[in-house]
Amino acid sequence: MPSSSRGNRVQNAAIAQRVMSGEEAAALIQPGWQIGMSGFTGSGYPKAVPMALARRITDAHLRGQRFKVNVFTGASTGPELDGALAMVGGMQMRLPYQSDPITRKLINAGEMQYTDMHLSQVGQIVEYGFLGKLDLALIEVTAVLEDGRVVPSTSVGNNQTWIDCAEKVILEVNSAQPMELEGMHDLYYGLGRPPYRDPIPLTSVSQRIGEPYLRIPVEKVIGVVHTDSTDRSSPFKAPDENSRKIAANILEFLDNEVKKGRLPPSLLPLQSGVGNIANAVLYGLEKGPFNDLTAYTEVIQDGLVSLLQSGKMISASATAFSLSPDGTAQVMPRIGEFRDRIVLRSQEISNHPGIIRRLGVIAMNGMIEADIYGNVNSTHIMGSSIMNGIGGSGDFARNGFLSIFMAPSTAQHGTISTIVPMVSHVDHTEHDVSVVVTEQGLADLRGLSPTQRARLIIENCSHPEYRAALQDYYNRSYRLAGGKHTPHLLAESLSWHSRYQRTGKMLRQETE
Ligand code: 0RQ
Repeated sequence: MPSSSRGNRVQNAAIAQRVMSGEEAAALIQPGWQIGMSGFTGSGYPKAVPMALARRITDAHLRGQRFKVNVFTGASTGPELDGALAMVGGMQMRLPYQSDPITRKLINAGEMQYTDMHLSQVGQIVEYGFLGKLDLALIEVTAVLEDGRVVPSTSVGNNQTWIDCAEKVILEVNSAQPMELEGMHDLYYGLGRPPYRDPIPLTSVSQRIGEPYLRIPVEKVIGVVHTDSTDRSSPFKAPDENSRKIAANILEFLDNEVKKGRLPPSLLPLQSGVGNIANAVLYGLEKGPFNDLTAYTEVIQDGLVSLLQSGKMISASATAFSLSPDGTAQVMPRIGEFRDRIVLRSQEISNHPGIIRRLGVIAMNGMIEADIYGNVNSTHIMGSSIMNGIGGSGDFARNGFLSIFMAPSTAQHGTISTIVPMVSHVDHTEHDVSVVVTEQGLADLRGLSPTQRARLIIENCSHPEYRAALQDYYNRSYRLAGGKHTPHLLAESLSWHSRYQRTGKMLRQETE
């Protein structure tokens, strides 16, 4: 396809006949519909139709009519989708992951429902109809070829599942997404249903087992909307001192694992979660001693592209890009250069537990807090307010060769310890966490009993301002619980946050 002009982006004659404006497409959507939308970590999400739908919803509300829809995606999207629909109170229910601040506020105010799910499981749950009928698939794509094959956009996510399950399909064809994306995707059509599932024939990161195109039945397509705007994601903060220390601790640990012969010199395929620290670790790897790295992950962040560019990394498999605005501006115009080294798959495959286990992925994810026994909270502030969601962290943590969780040892300007007696919400149990790391140090928990883990985490990972209080809690629990397997003082552990969200000075006085 020679040109990226709008007209040339839809070459299939039947589909080209259904071109319409965003407003016309939004007018086809009915209140109460369940809509499977594209989009994963701020990339490849529809932009024009959700914004037009938000305007339509506002008009309906002004007329006193209730108009809400249920929105399913791959993961988080952008302000034109989550932001716009949340702003007008247009979503009744949202799944499986989101990070938009307005949506977060509504969820935590009890004004909308949110189902936070393991990302690998969403497709199957929808396919089997556990969530009811899917009325519409609203999918951003790069182009529609003459024979009807569809070039996906900057994320694959659950798109093929939405297309298969929905009664109707609306496409946004975004000419800001480079045509050079064609050939980068790998859609696997052989998954089948239990009990007739065959092994997925994927044994290496860069292997392609499917085809580069989405399959869309032409008769399902009720509208095609041309758009021309790039993905809008958040900028990353430059790595701060803490992030650099966390990265250094992880690198030192991995280096030792190589020296002990427990990891190959090129490590094992890396997975790296969302957030500033995860990105800082990737930048840290660039200066580290490892070469010929690979990634089997869900998102390609700036740090990962940098590793590919520097030659430190050979290839990466994911389901989406998750680039900062600078990253998008720099990478997208030259995306063709990466076509042979990046594979974008459906999230059912990028996050597939069996493949993660087979490849021996090293999972590295951010956390909100960890407790002294190694349970991790990735999603909730103070036990009740959702931050983002579990995303893919559970898929990777439980099934990876190594499962590393990282955070600074304090949050909220040092007023709260991220190492606590008992996490206020559990996303990853002690059985799924191999390593906890903060800027203070790293605790390798493999093979340790709960009391051994507690001593190590307090000693190596907690902030000095909070260490004495944690030690005191552990010692008294051990004594009063009579040396039981996982000693706790329940009432005290659950009130930890309200007692210790203080300044370091007051905390010291309390423990003296
Ligand atoms: O608040 O934004 O108001 O300053 O939480 O914390 O330190 O900026 O951390 O950006 O690395 O995100 C766990 C949220 C970390 C992320 C989490 C406050 C803190 C700050 C953010 P402010 P940071 P990061 C693959 C894997 C789950 C999904 C996942 C996440 C804000 O990594 O969403 O792993 N993970 N997916 O101040 C009170 C605490 C706190 C706290 C942090 N203990 N108490 N506030 N904060 N700890 C990708 C996908 O699945 C798509």
